[in-house]
Amino acid sequence: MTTHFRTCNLCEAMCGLKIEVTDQTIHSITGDVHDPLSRGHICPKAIGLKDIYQDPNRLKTPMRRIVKDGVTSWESISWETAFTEIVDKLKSIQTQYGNNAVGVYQGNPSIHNWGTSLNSGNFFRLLKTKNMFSATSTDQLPHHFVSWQMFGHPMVLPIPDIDRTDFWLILGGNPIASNGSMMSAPDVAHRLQAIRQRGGKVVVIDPRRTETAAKATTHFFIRPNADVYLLLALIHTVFAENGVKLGKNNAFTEGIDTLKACVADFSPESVAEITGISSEAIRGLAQDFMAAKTAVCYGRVGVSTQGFGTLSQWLINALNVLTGNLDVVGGAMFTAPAFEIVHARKSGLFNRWQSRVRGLPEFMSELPVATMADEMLTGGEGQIRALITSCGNPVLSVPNGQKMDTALENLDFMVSIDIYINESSRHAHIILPPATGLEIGHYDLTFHVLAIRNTAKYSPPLFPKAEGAKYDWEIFQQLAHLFKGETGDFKPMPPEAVLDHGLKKGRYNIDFQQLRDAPHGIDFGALTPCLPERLFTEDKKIQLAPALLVQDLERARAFWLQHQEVATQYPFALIGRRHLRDNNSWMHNSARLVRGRNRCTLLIHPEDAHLLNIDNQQIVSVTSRVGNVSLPAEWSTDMMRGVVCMPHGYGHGRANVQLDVARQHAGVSVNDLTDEQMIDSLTGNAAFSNVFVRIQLERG
Ligand SMILES: Nc1nc2c(c(=O)[nH]1)N[C@H]1C(S)=C(S)[C@@H](COP(=O)(O)OP(=O)(O)OC[C@H]3O[C@@H](n4cnc5c(=O)[nH]c(N)nc54)[C@H](O)[C@@H]3O)O[C@H]1N2
Ligand SMILES: Nc1nc2c(c(=O)[nH]1)N[C@H]1C(S)=C(S)[C@@H](COP(=O)(O)OP(=O)(O)OC[C@H]3O[C@@H](n4cnc5c(=O)[nH]c(N)nc54)[C@H](O)[C@@H]3O)O[C@H]1N2
Ligand code: SF4
Ligand SMILES: [Mo]
Repeated sequence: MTTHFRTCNLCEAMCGLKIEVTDQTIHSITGDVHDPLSRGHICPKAIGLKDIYQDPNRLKTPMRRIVKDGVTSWESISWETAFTEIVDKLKSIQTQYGNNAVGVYQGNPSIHNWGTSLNSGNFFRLLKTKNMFSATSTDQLPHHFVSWQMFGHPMVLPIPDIDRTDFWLILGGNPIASNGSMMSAPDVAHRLQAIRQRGGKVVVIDPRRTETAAKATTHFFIRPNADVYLLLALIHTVFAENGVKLGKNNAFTEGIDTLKACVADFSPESVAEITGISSEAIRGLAQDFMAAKTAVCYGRVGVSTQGFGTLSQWLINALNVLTGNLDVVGGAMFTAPAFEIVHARKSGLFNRWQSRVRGLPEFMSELPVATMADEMLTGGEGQIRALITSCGNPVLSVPNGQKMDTALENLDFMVSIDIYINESSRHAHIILPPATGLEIGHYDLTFHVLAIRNTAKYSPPLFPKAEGAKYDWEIFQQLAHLFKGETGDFKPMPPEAVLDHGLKKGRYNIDFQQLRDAPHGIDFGALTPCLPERLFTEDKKIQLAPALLVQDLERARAFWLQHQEVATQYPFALIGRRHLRDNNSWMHNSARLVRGRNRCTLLIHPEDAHLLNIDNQQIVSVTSRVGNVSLPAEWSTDMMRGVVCMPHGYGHGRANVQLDVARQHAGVSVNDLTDEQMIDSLTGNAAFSNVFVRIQLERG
């Protein structure tokens, strides 16, 4: 028996694993108690790594789709044939229709796989297409936009220092289920408990009393999409009650008077109705936040993926700055990663071009994914005719998945770099499957940058890749080599070499060998203050009131003044949820992760259900502007009245999907209800929260 230590790369928490193996057989996967970040924590998904390794549905060789007499089948082809066909086809489409006729979609695991992160960009840039998309615009675009506007760089992201704070205010995040996001913090449950044990407070703002809310000191229900008003009122109260204390940041903070003017109209009384939170509670919350020795406000998916997501993320940062809680211990802090990914100041990142059909703005060379299907389905010059997806499943993950499904079906050519034939890759003409999971080495390029502690860890591969398989970095480097028309010998460069170079250049002066020699990782300690050095704004100042955000506030003000009535046709607001044993759309092929009661249900408050004569577990039909799905209703007093809730990532019942376990637990896709027209119009990020729906009893 040998013992192998590595990092789990399935979610952002980066848990250390201890894996016991004989030959190629895994005996156990447990938490590594010596990992300085995760300290022994793991979640049930870690065992899923074993399932991925053994999964008979996982692809090991390139596959070509064949349709004969209307029947789809797949044949295994050689890498050489696959690469040649792909490069020829992409080139001929670009020659005939222009560069923008090829689109790219990069999904979530691309940032969890360093081979992909380091190499995909080089290939995709060669395509010279403006039709670049990724899961970023379903999710975290507001965070990057706001960091760019306030701190001068989209990757200078403030992380809540939850191990040392006295007051943690969480809006629209459920880290006990998700294990944290834009905050790598394994074992949030114990860290949260520790805040309370040291006399601190945790307050959760969420339309559902979540697993995290249940462990918090206080929970407030909020109307979906109303966080911006709550935040405006909190900041209003800070100004009104002389709570502004910039502290050490005073010397380099700009825009305080403009911010004060922005919030002037938004007293707690004025936003009580729209938020559903009483003025006393809002004022009390602001007072508690100001009174706490240290405090940090943190907002995640529920706040980012709504109509005013970018404004909300701005105001979250602004609240932290105003109350003296930015870049100080116990507040929102910045990391100092061993492998630096933040280099020069990035200017002119926004709106350099717009999407062809809806005119949505580019950000960091990408267009919003809410309009990707439009770009495929709308004819004319610049229409996307060929698509490459990498690590993504847009049919289940972007708003209006049915429309995406149709769009993929109509492409002239599609390539998926993916390990499965799922709801999206089933439309591909060729699938290229990389080695993954326990077969690859791992260093977390991204999540060390978002972690609550400065650590570094390298994991060597546990198992050799399957015979004839390729690593993701080999695939991307080979594609780039062929696309450039290079001749001669080709020797792909492994990511370990890049890591060694980056570490040596980095702030801790270590090299790859030193990291290799530390199987549990190296601890560089808690986060430390680093401003103004880490500011990349032109004047080296924190921008509290950037013009683009101040302007966008007028949109929120207009909506507020209208007191927009919910269309009576669609009386319920639909929001999302994550379950601990789900991982977006792609881990339902693990039998142990899907077993137990059906998780793909519509949570509804019993009194709302009663008015509609819906019993617990009865099948209901849910309809939005764009579609309809049927699923069991599940009564829950944890829901706010008028709000219903569904998980995303289900809907595996589509034809030709080759996921044997997942198909037995198919569920339905919430994104057959979400609306691609609902976006945060400033950045174009999808607005999944607050989709209007109608609910009817289908059958008992
Ligand atoms: N309604 C609603 N929709 C949402 C969300 C929501 O909260 N509500 N959340 C959004 C968020 S935050 C995100 S990040 C997106 C995720 O959206 P996507 O990134 O589009 O979807 P995933 O389910 O993460 O798909 C991962 C894909 O990568 C493949 N894969 C897994 N490992 C590897 C690998 O090592 N290499 C390669 N090449 N492929 C691999 C899987 O087979 C799968 O096809 O969904 C978004 N969609
Ligand atoms: N187990 C598991 N872990 C995951 C994932 C997974 O699919 N499963 N996905 C990973 C990914 S890609 C991401 S991005 C992270 C996301 O991590 P989190 O942001 O923690 O994700 P969610 O659990 O979706 O939490 C969003 C919360 O927002 C609430 N909410 C919805 N609308 C509103 C609103 O208008 N206002 C407020 N205040 N709250 C609202 C929802 O009720 C929900 O509790 O999780 C990651 N980790
Ligand atoms: S919390 Fe995330 S990183 Fe930790 S074991 Fe679970 S899936 Fe892996
Ligand atoms: Mo995400």
